[in-house]
Amino acid sequence: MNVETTAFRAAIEAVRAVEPRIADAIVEELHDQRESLKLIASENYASPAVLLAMGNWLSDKYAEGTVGRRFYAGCRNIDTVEAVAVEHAKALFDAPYAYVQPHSGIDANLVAYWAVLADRVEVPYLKKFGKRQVNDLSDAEWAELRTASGNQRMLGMSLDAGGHLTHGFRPNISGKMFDQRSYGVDPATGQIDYPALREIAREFKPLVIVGGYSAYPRKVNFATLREIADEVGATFMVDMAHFAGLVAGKVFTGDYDPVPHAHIVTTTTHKSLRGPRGGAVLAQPELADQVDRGCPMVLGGPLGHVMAAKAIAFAEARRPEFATYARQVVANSQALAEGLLRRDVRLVSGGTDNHLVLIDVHPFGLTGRQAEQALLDSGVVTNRNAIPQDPNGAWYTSGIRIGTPALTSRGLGVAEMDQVADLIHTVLTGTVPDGSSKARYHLDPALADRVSKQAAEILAPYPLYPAVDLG
Ligand code: DSN
Repeated sequence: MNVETTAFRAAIEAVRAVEPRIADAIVEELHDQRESLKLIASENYASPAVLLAMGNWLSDKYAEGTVGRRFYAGCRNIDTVEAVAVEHAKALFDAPYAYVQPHSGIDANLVAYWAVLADRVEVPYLKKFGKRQVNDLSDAEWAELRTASGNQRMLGMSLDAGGHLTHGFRPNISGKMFDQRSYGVDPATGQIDYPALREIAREFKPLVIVGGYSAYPRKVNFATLREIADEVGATFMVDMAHFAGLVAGKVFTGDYDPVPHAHIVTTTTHKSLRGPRGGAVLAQPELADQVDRGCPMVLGGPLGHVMAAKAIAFAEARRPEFATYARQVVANSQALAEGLLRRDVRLVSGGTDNHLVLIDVHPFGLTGRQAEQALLDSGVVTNRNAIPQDPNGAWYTSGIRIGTPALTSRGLGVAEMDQVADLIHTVLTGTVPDGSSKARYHLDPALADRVSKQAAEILAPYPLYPAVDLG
């Protein structure tokens, strides 16, 4: 029996001895993942080494603070883990500083916002009041600083253009930390309207400009965004959660690599980067001290076992095979887009430069909700997403977001992408909206069954975790 099979079987048996339902759920999840045509743009398959690095004693240790400056004793092994993860992250992204503690992308963004507010607002106020720390301020001084901090301006991409909730969406905490204004896309091209963005920045004068996205299918020119930020005196932050794997794999270079252009960059580690669920922050040295205080000022105690898995994932991404993988992710995405366009499916922006494709399902008479569920009934896992100027809002939506990181990890290539495009087109054309609701629809079960079988045939030559046999 190979080492992966032995390790996973033993772990599952240990779990089963305490709570069999959890052991069953773990095994069932592997079955589900093996059987799904997974096109969720933000998901992937971490390596067995990444997964196995998380099941151990590193989980038991409190280690608030950072390497060499902990609020707890006995952290030498966590120090090693965090230092190795930081070393790999800096080398991977050619970044002067990395922070690997955030538990998610949202946490990474909160750490970044907090660091920018501390650097740009708190520090000048402390100087003005002649104090060293906020705890030294009088109540009146503190009130003045709090008012100033809470009235700062952020310019981020709007949600329907592909931005993330944490880029200043009003119901999100970021929309309460900052007064936000959005930039969007040119309705004619579906691509970022840089001159319009520059005009908004000149007029609004934000403290921070946020680049990056969750559902934008094109490259972003980060050199231009930095130029705009410099012109208005803004800190430039990039949330590269979705495309970190394309940066790591050197698909996005020059003006399209955020790291040399942004003051601060945040990411998740589990999407195109293919690591454990988690986040990270890269920053220019002047922000390092503030980011280092992320835990415990913003985050709960670091997850030592997850930082260990991040170190493994960053090390894996430094190998030449990862660059090959990243290039294939984009080749597959473009093949998928071309397959859909050949079948007259409307795509936001007319195509893709990255790992994701955004389908406008409005021409099929469907909402995103109806399309998402009909595809799921047919064995194709996607997620609904708003599109620019979406008439159906953020819940029902008019879009379907699809991405290729997971299928590419499995080994599928451009030839299979045309077959996948055909399945999606077949389901969308075969789904009839039920006029009584934005959620209900009719889909011939025989068609759904046929597509499910075809999806299974496409996946069959590409077994997931072939070295893992749970019996
Ligand atoms: N949930 C992530 C995504 O799917 O893009 C963003 O937070």
